[in-house]
Amino acid sequence: MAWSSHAASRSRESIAAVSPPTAAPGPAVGLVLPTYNEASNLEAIVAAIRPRLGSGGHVLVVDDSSPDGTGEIADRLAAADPGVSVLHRPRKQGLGPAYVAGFREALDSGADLVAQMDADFSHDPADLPRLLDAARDADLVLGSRYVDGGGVEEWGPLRRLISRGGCAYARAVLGVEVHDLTGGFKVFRREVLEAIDPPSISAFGYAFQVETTYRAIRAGFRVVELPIVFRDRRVGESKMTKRIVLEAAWRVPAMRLPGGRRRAQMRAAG
Ligand SMILES: Nc1nc2c(ncn2[C@@H]2O[C@H](COP(=O)(O)OP(=O)(O)OP(=O)(O)O)[C@@H](O)[C@H]2O)c(=O)[nH]1
Ligand SMILES: [Mg+2]
Repeated sequence: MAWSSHAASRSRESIAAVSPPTAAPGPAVGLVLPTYNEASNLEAIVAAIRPRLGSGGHVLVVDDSSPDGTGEIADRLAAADPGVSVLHRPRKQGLGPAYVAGFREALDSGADLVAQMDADFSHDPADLPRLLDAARDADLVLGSRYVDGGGVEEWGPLRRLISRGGCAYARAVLGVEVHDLTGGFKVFRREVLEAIDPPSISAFGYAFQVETTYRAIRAGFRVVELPIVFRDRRVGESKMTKRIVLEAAWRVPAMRLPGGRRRAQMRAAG
């Protein structure tokens, strides 16, 4: 893969320049950044993320042919920085498929840790080092709004209710201890993604986040939640739809059933 060689050579260069010869390089981090119409956020968010990933870090923008030119901005950033690359997809297909494609590319490129976050500054890039660091002792690290010290700012009461209610619903139906199942600020050790088979998850919205975490728990991986404060998107338009919320409502119980994954896929296809 093109970007692994960039990441590896960058890592070697900076180690040679700044570290004693015995210092071990940090983990190779691949951060998947899905975008749809984030032209006003992309350059600033990439600039904020890059220095926080460590020397082996790489940002992979996964753009679904945004009509506002996000993909072209991503190309420009990638041309200027070997630590950035872009996956262009032909049309808007939802977050789930964008993550599946991004995870695949990150794994193929040799990432030890695969991170994911939103491109609209709802997830604070300053939290990245803390989340990445926690992956030393955990297999999946969740940035969590609903543990002590976490929270949500600037959302109205309805959006808060949907999010809180959705997490409580998923937690009760799935019988898991995790408080924030729908959040999208996560760090996976590569072994988790190799084990949980993301391409077989057909969800396109919040249900995708629920299912990756649920599968990791079921597979016996250690999942930890770290508090984060989620802020409303800085600029740009919301893509949350009733369809995404309803999808989560019916898919969550389907995740529990024996053969539920297959049934859910068939239902989505039909
Ligand atoms: N590639 C891709 N990215 C998407 C798609 N839908 C949303 N995104 C991106 O995924 C991230 C999360 O989506 P958001 O639209 O911010 O979803 P949200 O945070 O629930 O809602 P708002 O912030 O209110 O819009 C953002 O970086 C979006 O640009 C999609 O269909 N394809
Ligand atoms: Mg958002």
